[in-house]
Amino acid sequence: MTSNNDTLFTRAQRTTPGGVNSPVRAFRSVGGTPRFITHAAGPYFWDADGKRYIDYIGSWGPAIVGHAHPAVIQAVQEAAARGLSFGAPTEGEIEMAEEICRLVPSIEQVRLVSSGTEAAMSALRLARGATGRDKIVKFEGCYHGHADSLLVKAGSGLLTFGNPTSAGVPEDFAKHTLVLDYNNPQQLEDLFNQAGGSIACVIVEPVAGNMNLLRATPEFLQAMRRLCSRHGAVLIFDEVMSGFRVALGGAQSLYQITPDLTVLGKVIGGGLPVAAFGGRAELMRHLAPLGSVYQAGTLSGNPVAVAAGLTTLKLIQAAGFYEALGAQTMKLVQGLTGAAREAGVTFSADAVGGMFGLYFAADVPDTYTAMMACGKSRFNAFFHAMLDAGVYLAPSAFEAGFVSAQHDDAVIDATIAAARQAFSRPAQTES
Ligand code: KE4
Repeated sequence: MTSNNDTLFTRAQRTTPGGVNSPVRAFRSVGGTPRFITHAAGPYFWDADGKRYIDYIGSWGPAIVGHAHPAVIQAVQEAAARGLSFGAPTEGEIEMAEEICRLVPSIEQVRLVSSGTEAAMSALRLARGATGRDKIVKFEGCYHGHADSLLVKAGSGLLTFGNPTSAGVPEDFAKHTLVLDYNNPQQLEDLFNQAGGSIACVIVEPVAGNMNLLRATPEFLQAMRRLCSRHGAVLIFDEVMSGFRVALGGAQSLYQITPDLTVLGKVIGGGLPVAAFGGRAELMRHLAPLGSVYQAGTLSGNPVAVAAGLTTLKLIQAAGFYEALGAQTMKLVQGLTGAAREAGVTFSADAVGGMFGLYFAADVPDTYTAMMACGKSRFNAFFHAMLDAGVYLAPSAFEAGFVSAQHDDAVIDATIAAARQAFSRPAQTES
């Protein structure tokens, strides 16, 4: 019987490139047919054939309280009934800004936008406008959305498809983007010693999630902070994924490092389009209408999206929320590691708060090069065995996974049981 997913995928490809509105959804890296989702609830979603999956994507991070949380749905319904968008300020935007500034103390002023790409792009322009410098520094394997300057040796879908630098980015743009190795503080110091006066900013995922999960070393981030301060460059933490995911205060609270600007997204929209960038007030004052750095958006601070985000931000402040989320995520990775060991499979896993990484390698990678050496074919075989068993992992060896507050013991135990079967399947040789 032909799967409805196959039928929908064939139909989708007639009108949309690759049949998807974001490349990583296309299953090109893992092979097979993308699942077209009809609805979701808690830790689950269902595909067009009515098959239920335990979902470890969570919309790539936003669904931290679980899908279709009643309080979030109610807030959205009530907001929508008052009108969808006004193009004029609302009190909800003030509440959202106040909540972000309270939860992320490094943020004194914040601007709401509609995607992580828009937030990162705007933060870069602000850093360049405030410093009058052109060069930006990013790290191989980190992904900060698809603004031209940032599509150089980037992670996520670019890494998944093996084209880390996108076509269509003029060399005149790309030449201002300097790309270094993640977790290499000496290389960063050498660059600053050579060209510190021309560097507008350094942008980094302080816990990387777009080359799979890769933790920054404290020394790496500390060097970054010290060098940016010494040379007058803006330090930007891209916490679109790690913000409100690895801890309530994000990665900056775990590492106790204060960036100059922070980029946020995903969780602060609770599944609807809200992202943000913010930081020191004297930097933010460069933004129009106060200053000369232009940035704008028709749907920025959209009242319905803000209602979803605000409700989500309130739910994640419940007592013990992150302790429980971290415990469930650790239970998952420890269970998977144990199942692999029982099956004699070379495997490791890591978890930071509510996000995790799975690696077909003996040790958790701590560099991009080590990450690239992980077994991609073995991941792909594992991915499909788990998908067949009703567990939906990220469809790429170079993406992180996400746990929600609704992934209870029964859900985690079912995942581990499925993994025991998956690990016991004969391994294909690495291609
Ligand atoms: P969006 O423009 O996709 O909202 O955010 C871009 C972005 C910026 N910074 C970080 C650290 C991010 O992780 C992202 C987006 N993450 C990917 C997941 N690898 C989104 C999934 C997709 O591209 O479909």
